[in-house]
Amino acid sequence: MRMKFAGRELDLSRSHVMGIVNVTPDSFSDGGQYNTTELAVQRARQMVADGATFVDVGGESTRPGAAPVSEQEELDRVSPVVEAIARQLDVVVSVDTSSAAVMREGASLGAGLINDVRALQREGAVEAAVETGLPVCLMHMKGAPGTMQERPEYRHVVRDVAAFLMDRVRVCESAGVPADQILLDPGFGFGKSAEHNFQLLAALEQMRMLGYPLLVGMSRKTMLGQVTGREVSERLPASVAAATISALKGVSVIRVHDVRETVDAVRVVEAMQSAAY
Ligand code: 7PJ
Repeated sequence: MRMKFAGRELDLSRSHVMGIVNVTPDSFSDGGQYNTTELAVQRARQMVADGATFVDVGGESTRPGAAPVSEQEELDRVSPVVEAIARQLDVVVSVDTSSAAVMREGASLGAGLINDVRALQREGAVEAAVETGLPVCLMHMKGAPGTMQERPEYRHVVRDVAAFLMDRVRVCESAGVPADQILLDPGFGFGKSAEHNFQLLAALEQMRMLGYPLLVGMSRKTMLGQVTGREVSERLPASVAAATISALKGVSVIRVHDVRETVDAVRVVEAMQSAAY
């Protein structure tokens, strides 16, 4: 199960760690593009040293209630960071965007993966993704970021999420995205109650059986606060537990804030899986 990300081919039968690099105003306190870019590259450099295979660069906050950002603003935030990381570091740069323009610009600056929490449903996104020739991650979200956590309901969350993702796969493949350049993501926390999220976590092997490599993100999320009673800043152990479960269930890419700790957990899982007895 190999996939090529802008010149870098990876074995997705193993678990890789993706470090989160947010380029939103709330993630770096002081403004100024140079400073912001420098800090983002510095953070990415540490993540690579800690064992990240991917860094995910995003300029739009999708937190519940977050203000929408214009396409130009997103381009201004993301472009210099994608360019600098792609040029300076040996890592696959993923661009976390739903915007066709940001996908095109990101690809031209050296990004290796398009990560879209809206599964390429925005105007022109599928066409832009096809043009770049890059692999895409299609994520499930129910509703829109502003309101998605208001009483989400499903007939059967695992079946509904799988059906949505396979519908998006069909649309993308029809438009020219090669089947072997698609990753799927159940979208933990995007229009889901704690019970929904843990049902999806339990069902990751079933998701795997859809035939596409999986990417998941649970790092520091509310679902972990709901079962531990911990605030965001105290969710590292729960995040590592969620990542460990993901690796055990065959997830290919694990998106996290804490790369070093997560890489250790993945190594322990891999050591067990390769041990002969
Ligand atoms: C995810 C994401 C996720 C993918 C965010 C946060 C919210 N992309 N972008 N999967 N989450 N593919 O990190 O808390 O779960 S932003």
